[in-house]
Formats: sequence, C-alpha cells, structure tokens
Amino acid sequence: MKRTFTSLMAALSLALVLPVPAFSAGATIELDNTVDTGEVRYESYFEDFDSGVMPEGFHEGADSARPWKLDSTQSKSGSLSLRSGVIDHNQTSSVALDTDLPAGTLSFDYLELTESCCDVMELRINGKRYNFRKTGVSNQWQHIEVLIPNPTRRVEFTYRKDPVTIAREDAVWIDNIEFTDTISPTADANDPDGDGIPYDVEQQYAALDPYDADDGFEDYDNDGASNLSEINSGYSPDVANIFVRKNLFAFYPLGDISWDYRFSNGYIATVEGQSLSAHGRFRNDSSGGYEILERRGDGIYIMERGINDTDGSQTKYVYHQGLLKLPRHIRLGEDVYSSTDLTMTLSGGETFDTRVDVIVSLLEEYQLLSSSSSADTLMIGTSSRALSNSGDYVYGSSYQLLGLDVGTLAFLGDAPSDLVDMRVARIDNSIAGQASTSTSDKAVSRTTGIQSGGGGGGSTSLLFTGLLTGLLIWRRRMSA
Ligand SMILES: [Ca+2]
Ligand SMILES: [Ca+2]
Ligand SMILES: [Ca+2]
Ligand SMILES: [Ca+2]
Repeated sequence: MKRTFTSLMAALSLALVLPVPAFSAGATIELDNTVDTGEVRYESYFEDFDSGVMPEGFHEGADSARPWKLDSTQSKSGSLSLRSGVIDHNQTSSVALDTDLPAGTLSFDYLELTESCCDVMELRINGKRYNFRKTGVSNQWQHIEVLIPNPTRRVEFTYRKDPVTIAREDAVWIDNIEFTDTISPTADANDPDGDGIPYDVEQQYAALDPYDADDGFEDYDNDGASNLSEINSGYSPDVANIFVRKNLFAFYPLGDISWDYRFSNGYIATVEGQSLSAHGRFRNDSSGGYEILERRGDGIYIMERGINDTDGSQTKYVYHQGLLKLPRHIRLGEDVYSSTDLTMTLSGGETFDTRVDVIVSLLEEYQLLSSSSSADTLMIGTSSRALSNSGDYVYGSSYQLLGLDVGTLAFLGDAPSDLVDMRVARIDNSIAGQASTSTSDKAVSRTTGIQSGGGGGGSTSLLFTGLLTGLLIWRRRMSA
C-alpha cells in the first residue's frame, strides 16, 4: 500500500516550489506607531512559558480542534514551551495572543516535527497571514523574525494538517516570543510578508498589501488573473485587462526532436522524441522512463507513462481517456479541468485502478530578453489529484516554463532543470482523428533557426542561443 501511494505521487510529478516574481528591489519601511484610540502600553514583551501556567492573553483560536498546551518534552531554553494540540487529518490547532503592542519586530523560536511537506504552521498578525522564512532544517529549533507595521492586537499561530500522512510527532512548538519596537536589522525589510513581492512594488498598487501574504492569490480587478500573475506578467493588478488566448500547440512542438536538460548538480538528461505511426501519436524517452502522447483537436494528452524505479524496475501508468498535459488554447488566469481513469501496474504485476483529476493553468507570461533576441514564454502550472487505495487523495503540482517553438524551457520544483540544447530532425503537426495534413516541411520552416539537422549536437542558431541566454537571465532574477 505504501508503495502504491509513493507511485501515485510519482505519477502526479510532485513539485512544490512556487515561482517567485522576477523583481529585485530595495525598500525603506517606516513604522506606524500612531494610535487612534486609547494609549499604547509598551513594555518590552518576552514570554518563555517557563512559569508553568498559560501566560496572560493566550487563548484557543477560532476553528481549532484541539488547544495548544505547555509542554516539557521540547524547549529552546528553560524547561517548557508551547506545543500544538494533537490533531487528525484536515484539522487545525491554533492559539491566539491578544495583546496591545506597538509596531516593530516579532521574533520567536520554532520547532516542527512533522512530515516534510504539506502540514504547515501559519502565522497571522492582526488577521493577516505572514509567510515566515524558515532559517534551518525542520527538525531543529529555528529563530523567526517578522516586521509588524502597525500596533499589534492579535498574533495567532495555527498548525494545519493536510488530508494525508502521519509523521514524526505531527506537532510544532514555539518558545521565546519577543516584541521590540524597532526594526531588526536581520528581518527582511524588502518583503516583510514573505509573499515574494517586494515591499516597494506592493506599495504601488491598491490591489496589494505589503503586510498580507495572501493578496497575490486575489483578483482585485476581477479580470480573471490573480494579482501575482498580473504583476509577474507586466499587467496592472488594479486595472481590468483583456488577455489574449495563447495557442499552446505553438509552444509544444512534437516529432523527431530531442531536448537536453541540465539539473543544478550538472547532470544532463536527454529527452528523445519521435512520431509514432498512428496519426497524432508521439513518444518521448529519457533515462527516467517514457511517455506516449496524443495530440487531439483540443489539447495534448498523456496516454501512457513508464517511470523507472531506483531498483531498475518500472511502474506503468495507462490513462484511459488521456491525462491532459496542455490544452490547445488558454489565456492568463484561466484554469482548464480534465479527468481520466488510470490503471497503474507495479513491477511485480500488481495493478491498481483509480481516477485522476487535473487542472492546467496559465500562471504567467514573459518575454525573455537577451542582447540578441526576445522570445515568448509561458509559465504553466499543473495541479492533480488521485484517490489512493486507502481512500485519501494524493495531490501533486508542477510548474514548467514553455518557449515558443521550443517546448519546455525549464522545469521548476524539487529538481529544477533548464534546457541547454535542442535538436530538430522533423516536426510533426498531425492531430489524432484528423485528415493527414502533416506538413512537416512547413512545420520545420516555422522553427527555422532552431533546427540543427539531427544527429548529435550540431550548431544551435543565434535565435535559440538568445532564448537560452534569456532563460539564464530569468533564472538569475528569480533567485535574486
Ligand atoms: Ca511582499
Ligand atoms: Ca503582499
Ligand atoms: Ca486581476
Ligand atoms: Ca489587470
């Protein structure tokens, strides 16, 4: 059963890192310590929970299934700390501190003994969520600092469990909560809410709040694209736009093509593509396995996939109605839904049937620029879920950057990789179930400049080189 579960995760190509915006900026923050009513009682605040009783101001938060409690099994200093309650899947345990403190810096020590992903601690200050930056590995105490712009009334810590997996102690601890009324030099003033959008960019738009990490997901101007998608794609999140539908067939050429991808450790993986004899059918092979694709009138679907396991065996996935890989048309902010039955065959011959739901979204549009050229690229997000044999959903998500006429330029997530070379022998535009108009000559002319005549290596064109240079610049800005 464990094996089935892990294999399902692989089928959903789990990748967890979200794209961050291509901005870098400096910022100056001013604290607002003015108070409209009453007086602010400022005394330096420090709580280490070592008194043995729940300190004044702490109470159980809303929607909490079990309260946080003083705990002696873990502490950063002294003998006690505050531990989240014992909760089940899909439950939360939260504790709120009602207080009356000026703007400044909140710091605390934090320990998580949980599964490596997906079960999270949320921090809300005056009701708004902050992404706090983790400073170390998850099984050690970490020191967290966040900037608070306005007088603080309420700080809430919430531990939230996702639908699956029990791991380690399934709990989080906090200790040494401290407020100061100054800006800590080590806190992140460029992005106090940790949402990836710099402070001075957030200040420019009514749609954004530099002290709310959830605002990127909202659609302030109701034009169908989230605030974050718009910022990253160069649109205003304050003003409704009309977005052009993109033809993804032009961003995902298929046929006798090979692509080389380089991982961060320098390893290069080659994907070898070929047209199959059936119209609109394609096969891509790599050291990790293979996939069989079908291009239909409305999109490109995965029909079958084999994923090599580390022990040399292979798990086979057959998607009966086809798993949507890319819809033919999509515009910024649009989500395209699809689902299929899946039969999974483990290397031992054991089979498992389930259903997979998938949502493909166009998250961002970029023009990659280099000194010699520019190229259209699209950030595509895929979220999927499948029912495991224990009746729980397994979720997966992945992100890829597509380049016009090229295909996947970069995979993001757990094992990011970038395209470093591409060889085109023959492009095949055939569509399953449609009359043969496989005009490969015409197709090749569409990519003039990229093809290098098959065989090993070969000369990549100036246009293609420019695109890869643009990719490098984009990567650098992403990590800035
Ligand atoms: Ca921000
Ligand atoms: Ca924000
Ligand atoms: Ca919008
Ligand atoms: Ca807009």
